[in-house]
Amino acid sequence: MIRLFQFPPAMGLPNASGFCLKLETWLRMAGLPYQNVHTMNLARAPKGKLPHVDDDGVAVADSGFIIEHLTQRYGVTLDRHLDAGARAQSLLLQRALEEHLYWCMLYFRWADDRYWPATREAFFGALGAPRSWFVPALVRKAMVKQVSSAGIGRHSTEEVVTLAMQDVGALATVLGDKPFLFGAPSSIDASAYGMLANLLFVDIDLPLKRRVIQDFPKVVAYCERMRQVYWHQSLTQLPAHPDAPAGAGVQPSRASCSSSLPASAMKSVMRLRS
Ligand SMILES: N[C@@H](CCC(=O)N[C@@H](CS)C(=O)NCC(=O)O)C(=O)O
Repeated sequence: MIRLFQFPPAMGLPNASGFCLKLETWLRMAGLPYQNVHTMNLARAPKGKLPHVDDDGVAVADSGFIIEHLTQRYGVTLDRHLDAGARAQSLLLQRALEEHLYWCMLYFRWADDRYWPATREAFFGALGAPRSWFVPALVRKAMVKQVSSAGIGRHSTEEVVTLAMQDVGALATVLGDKPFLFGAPSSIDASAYGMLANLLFVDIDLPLKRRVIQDFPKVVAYCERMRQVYWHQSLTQLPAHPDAPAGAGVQPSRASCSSSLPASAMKSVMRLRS
């Protein structure tokens, strides 16, 4: 069994981490059964970040390495329709989304004073005193430092919006009028959804979100399509798993993505994949 270690749901999303949401979406796309282990404990993560997995005793960290490992171990064929050009484009797009757009999003969540109250409430709202007096400020300081080290934190809000819109614009060009980035669903759609849902589907009125909705309606429709096909049922509604380790919320996954898709959505995906 694949055990997926990731943050608990937040901000109205199954995961407010783009990388965690990417990996869980990918597992659903690949139709692999998994078990969620919700944790905030980064000290136990092999690389100090989430997500990571335990696949029948094999520990793997980093969403990219995890996808590579699972693809090989379970013979996942999600990307088999991609030729060399599409694979190269996918990789470049993935780097733009995960290594650039991701930081722009973090900038608004953690560094911009206007949105910090919403972030604090989403991540620390349930924290009791006395930890609530200092933990949010400490985490914020660390996150702002990371965003600044990445370079994005040194720009003005308008400049960050401009940079992020360039990323989304590039994605919109690759998407064109297709239902998924390369026609039929492939791994890059999981990455795109992880990052974009964290921008579009959180209940914070970011200027960047407004601009994307206004300028790139096809990207918004694409995210809605991903949500409809792969996330029509919310994991947050499932009961806690009895084997939950202390301090962690554990939930069983849907047995597989394919068995949980609405029949109509599944039919169109299968048509695209064949
Ligand atoms: N390259 C990694 C990135 C993972 C990552 O940055 N995770 C963030 C959450 S979105 C994290 O754990 N941050 C905690 C920290 O940096 O302290 C992946 O693909 O999994």
